[in-house]
Amino acid sequence: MPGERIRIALQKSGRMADDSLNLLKNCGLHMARSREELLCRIKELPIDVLLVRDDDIPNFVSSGICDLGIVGENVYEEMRLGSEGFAATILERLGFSQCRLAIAVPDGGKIGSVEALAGATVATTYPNLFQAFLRRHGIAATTLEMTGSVEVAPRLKIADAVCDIVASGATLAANNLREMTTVLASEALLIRSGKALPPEKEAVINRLLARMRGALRAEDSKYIMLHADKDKLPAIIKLLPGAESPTILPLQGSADKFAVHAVCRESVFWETMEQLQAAGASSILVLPIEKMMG
Ligand code: PRT
Ligand code: ZN
Repeated sequence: MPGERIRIALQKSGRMADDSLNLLKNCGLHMARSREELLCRIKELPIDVLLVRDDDIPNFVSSGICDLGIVGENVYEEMRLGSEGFAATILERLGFSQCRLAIAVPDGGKIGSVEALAGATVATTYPNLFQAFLRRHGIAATTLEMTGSVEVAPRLKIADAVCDIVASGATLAANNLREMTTVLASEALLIRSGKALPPEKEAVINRLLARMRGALRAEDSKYIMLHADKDKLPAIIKLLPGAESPTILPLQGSADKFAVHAVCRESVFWETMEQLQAAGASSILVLPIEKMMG
């Protein structure tokens, strides 16, 4: 029955589209139709994917058109603050599409602190988040709402500052703007409808959530293998990032040489490998983990 299928809203194209779809793929879910379709069926679980603009996702989930959605925290919070009776909640933080909503001012200009924004005109596509920021700081300023190209507003002399999304900072630098303070740190969120769903749907959501958590954990985790002399083991084990009780196996034909196998739940950097080597480890192998559960 169609009513028993979960509907999840994802961005159709844009900065979040590939990572959102890849997450589903890493959960073992594949779409039956091409991405050009608006509504795609997942074969492996009773889930349909609705491909839309990211701005529509919070309200689609809040109103129950979709049960789940993947959207940037910036868009979610802006819509939450702006819609009365908003009823979508955060189910999981997904870690990708990291960026921040920040206030930036002309480099070398007269605004040098948050307090100095008092009386200024600030261009933004996030009027609700910006106004909440002003209220938190007890500042009165004018909001100039724009739909895009916010970063050019100070140069056009239509605003004194901007409140815009920053990732690398290259756009601000290219426009002679200096980042002053963060309004909101943002990442991709899995959001869900605020109302309780039929038990069959809740069960599908729980299965999907468990797979997503497993996929995200596996992405950060590595399987590490190395060889070391017995007396070096304590120091080496201490260096393994986020490892829980490693497996230690004797190496054939050598009384005090051992193999250490461990799942590291944090990234393993070249620096860590160098430290392991310096502590006496040899034959160090770091392997990706595809899936994780339990
Ligand atoms: O078409 P649709 O409405 O679906 O997409 P969109 O154009 O509104 O959004 P899109 O695809 O650009 O971004 C989707 C989401 O990705 C955003 O809502 C953020 O949560 C997240 N994200 C991550 C970013 C960025 N990084 C980012 N760099 N969103 C926008 N930018 C823009 C920003 O607006 C600014 O113009 O990139 C510029 C700044 O980047 P840097 O690297 O120069 O600092
Ligand atoms: Zn958008």
